[in-house]
Amino acid sequence: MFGLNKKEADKSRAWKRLEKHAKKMRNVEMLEMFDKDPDRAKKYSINFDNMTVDFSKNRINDKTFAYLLGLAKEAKLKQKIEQMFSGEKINITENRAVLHIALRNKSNKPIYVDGKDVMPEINRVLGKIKEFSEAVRLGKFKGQTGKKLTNIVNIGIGGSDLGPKMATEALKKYWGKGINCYFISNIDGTACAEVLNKLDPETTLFIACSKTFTTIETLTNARTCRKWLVDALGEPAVAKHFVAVSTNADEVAKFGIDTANMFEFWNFVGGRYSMWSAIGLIIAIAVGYDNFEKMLDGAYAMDEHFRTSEPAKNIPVVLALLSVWYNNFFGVRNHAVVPYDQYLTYLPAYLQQLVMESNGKFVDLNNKVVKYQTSPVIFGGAGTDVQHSFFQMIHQGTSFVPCDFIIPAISHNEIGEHHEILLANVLAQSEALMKGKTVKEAAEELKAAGKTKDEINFLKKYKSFKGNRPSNTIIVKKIDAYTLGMLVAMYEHKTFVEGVIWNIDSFDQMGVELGKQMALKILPELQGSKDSSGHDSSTKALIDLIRKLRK
Ligand code: G6Q
Repeated sequence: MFGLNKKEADKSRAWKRLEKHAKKMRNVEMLEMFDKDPDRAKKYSINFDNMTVDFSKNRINDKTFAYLLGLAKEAKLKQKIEQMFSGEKINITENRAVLHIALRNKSNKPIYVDGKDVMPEINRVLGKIKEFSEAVRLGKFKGQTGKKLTNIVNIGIGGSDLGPKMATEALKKYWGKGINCYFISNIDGTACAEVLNKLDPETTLFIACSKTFTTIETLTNARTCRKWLVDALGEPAVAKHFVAVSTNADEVAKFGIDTANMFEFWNFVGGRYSMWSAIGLIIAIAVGYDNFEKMLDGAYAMDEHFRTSEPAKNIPVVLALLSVWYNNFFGVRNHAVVPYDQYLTYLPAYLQQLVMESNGKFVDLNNKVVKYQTSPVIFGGAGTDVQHSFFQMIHQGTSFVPCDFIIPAISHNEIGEHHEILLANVLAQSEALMKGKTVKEAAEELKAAGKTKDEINFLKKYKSFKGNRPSNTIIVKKIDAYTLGMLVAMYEHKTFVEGVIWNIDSFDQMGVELGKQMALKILPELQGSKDSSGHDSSTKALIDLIRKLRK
């Protein structure tokens, strides 16, 4: 645990202290702590740049906070941050540096991997992104028949899809006039068909995004799109309508895309951390390179904040420690992220991958099976929609669900009272979660509403809320490119800190391999070219049933 050897880890003082302390905190009411300390909100808030994070509605007191900071210290967090920023190979299972921070390193100070400064290459590709995105936007890079390319299709999956999709949607208000963006990720033919049906090949640009360029979904989708294009405009059109983003030039060439039309990135960038690289090409085309750069600026500002601020005033560190607090000392197994901004609709899906693929691990950095819980389940959705779905459980479920509420003070669409109603709702949610409603209060309300004694007795418990449920409120002025960069980098670093505390490699994803391997075995069996014996009886029966149904 914590980068110590096992013997030391078993004696972790900070962990034991927190375990003991958590028992005392179980019955402590946040409301009482607010009553006793008028400065609580101020004390447990961090302002940075245009962002305020209020974490005062958490089940913590000064001791908790100090003990959690002690845990970070014991985990040698400061050194681990430095190791990441200086290009050490902290992804130990793949023997790779972890340098998404280099992609937005606005200081341009050298960062070395294997003795080579990575910044010149990063800057060269950024220059290429700038040039190409501007050429497409200005209609200088034209399609085969001379028409402007206005339909931009990103073909990719996982890290080569979720980040660009989330950010492109988040910045929709900044899309260039006439530009439309589409995303094809799922191998389900419907994903391809539904996008292609809407498009005109003459005005369509495909960006095939794949770090490895071996991913079956992306290659199959790209092949289908390529055929659709070639059927309409002939083989020469490929050079005008297809570009690739990859670390693997050989596979790109093999696929039939000229490597002159390829944007490189590097093995030190993990898929789910890659939207700052050429994987974000669609973002740059949609919102313009200046905005893309502003997104990098915002992320860089958060990087610097993370690297240099003391832990108690460090947003990603504090958010991570609070997550660990509930996850490991309260046994809470989930965490909700609820942005109150329609444009951030895909943020929870993006964070699901970021957090759960990074930290859903059971073997630690010392090659030992962990004895504690790692990643919580992340879920969420845009408010107020989700208030009418899973919030029932958040308010009255048997266990509590820590929530992050993300609020832009100003909407991109200030129409009538819409945004004020939205804001009133989010503030009401966090207050309601904390305050709850006692059975007595519920009974009084029912009485005031004219209910009979029997009705009151029957309903009062159903209408009560336990309260004391924690949340963080993250307020920004407006969701622009800079703020989005800050927000996403904040979550990246939060995820990293959790991984440090749990002493796991947050940068591999071996857990996605097994299913892929088995799908390759099942495919010929479904197609009938191989026998389906050799499976358990359930899988075999399902294969046989599907074959029968498809006949
Ligand atoms: C992300 C993961 C994974 C990856 C996809 C697509 O961190 O590595 O989600 O992004 O499997 O991989 P390719 O980009 O290689 O196609």
